[in-house]
Amino acid sequence: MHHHSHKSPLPRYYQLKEIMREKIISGAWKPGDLIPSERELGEQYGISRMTARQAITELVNEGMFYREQGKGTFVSRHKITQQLIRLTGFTEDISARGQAPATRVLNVTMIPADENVAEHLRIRVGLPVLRLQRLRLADDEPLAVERSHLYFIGCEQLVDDDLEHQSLYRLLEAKYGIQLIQAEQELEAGLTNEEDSKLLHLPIGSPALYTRRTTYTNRDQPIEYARSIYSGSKYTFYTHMMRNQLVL
Ligand code: 16G
Repeated sequence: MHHHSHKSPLPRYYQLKEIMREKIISGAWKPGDLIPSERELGEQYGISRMTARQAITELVNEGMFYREQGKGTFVSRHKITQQLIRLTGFTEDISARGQAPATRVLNVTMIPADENVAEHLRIRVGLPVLRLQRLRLADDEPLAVERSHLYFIGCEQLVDDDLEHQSLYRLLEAKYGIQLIQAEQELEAGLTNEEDSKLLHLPIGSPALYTRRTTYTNRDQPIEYARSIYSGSKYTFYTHMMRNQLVL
């Protein structure tokens, strides 16, 4: 196995599962791709076919793979994974899944920061911030509603930028020369309200994932505070965690 040492106490099927999961997340394996057979995986990683089968079966059960009788096992399309390790934006996440990201700008305007926004952006209440509301789609299917507030010197210029065909993160980095370094994010389960249900083409009260993200620049200044609603049946948040002792 490449990822873990031989002394690693993690079971082998589990290690293979994580290796295959990384292949999907990194985009090396794309939705619809046929994955190697149990025998091929066994040979490649020096494990038994049984062990390879167990890893595959668990990923089938998690919805990452699906089996087709007589054809093999394929990478699923329906779940979009947002990495919780690297700071990535919507466009990057969807592209990594081999799908086409798209954006509909619902609203973009300068407004005075309310208390909540001011606190998250660490600015004075009432300072003008850019409010951007976007519907995000993958392969023409609505996935998320994102409501962002941004503050930086010159942020009002964003009102005139083409935010339907460009990634916000890329714009900030390439046009405004802002280095995005890190973010904090919270996740919470909830149900869709009337407005979001309409936008996401879901019945009112559908399961949803609510996220709040504050993104920081290289100067440790919060630049964006975003609240998003993800369609619960279409989105997976993935995180890979290691216990300290294992890597020592
Ligand atoms: C993510 C972020 C959002 C950010 C966007 C940039 C959350 C809560 N949302 O969707 O804050 O604006 O990525 O994506 O995770 P973009 O570069 O494709 O515009």
